[in-house]
Amino acid sequence: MPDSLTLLYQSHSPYARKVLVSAHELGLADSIAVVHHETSPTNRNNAVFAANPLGKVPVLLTPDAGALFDSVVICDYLDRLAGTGRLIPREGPARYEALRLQALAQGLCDAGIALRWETLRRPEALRYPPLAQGQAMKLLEAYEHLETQVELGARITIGEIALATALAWLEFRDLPGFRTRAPRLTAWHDDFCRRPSMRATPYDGETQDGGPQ
Ligand SMILES: N[C@@H](CCC(=O)N[C@@H](CS)C(=O)NCC(=O)O)C(=O)O
Repeated sequence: MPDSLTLLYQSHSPYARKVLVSAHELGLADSIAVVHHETSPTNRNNAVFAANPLGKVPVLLTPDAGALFDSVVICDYLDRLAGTGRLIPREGPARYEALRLQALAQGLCDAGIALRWETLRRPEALRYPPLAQGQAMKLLEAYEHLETQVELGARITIGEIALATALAWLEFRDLPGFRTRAPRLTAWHDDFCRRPSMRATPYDGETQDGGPQ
């Protein structure tokens, strides 16, 4: 186990929560110092930029591998540290099922953030409704895909953690919801949210953008 691990975190970031939930699931949470940081492309955070030239969280500061980003890389590091390949299967179809589900969940978060820019964060005069509609469509297509094409629940991998933290964030931000559209997915999600790792990492806080609001 490395001497010290510090996670540059944000209590309302789905990517950061995915990392912390993974740490809990792997039994590593007590070995990580969690430091909250606000970030926004319109509100520079120098401490985050010092560790990540993209200015984004999460970042994991490690003694052996330097500052790690993004969340996908950090989760890989933690899974290897735990040593078992528990969250990211090392071989076979299970590996790519987990990584594909994680990619889909990342895309849900990316689309949700883009949608928030077009509906809330960008000054009203600069918003472009077709872009908002296009991002919302991605969310709805993904819910439909998850409801009908993806088998969830057999085991907990990085895919399930990424999906649960993404869906919880979409609800936290009142973005177009899965609840009324995907009952099977909703039941799985509600069950997952009862896990101690999810209960230990609730979302909290508002994005702190700079510039004209
Ligand atoms: N692909 C990255 C995304 C990280 C990300 O977008 N983080 C947001 C917080 S939710 C951020 O720090 N945004 C600041 C910015 O875009 O400048 C990951 O998976 O870690």
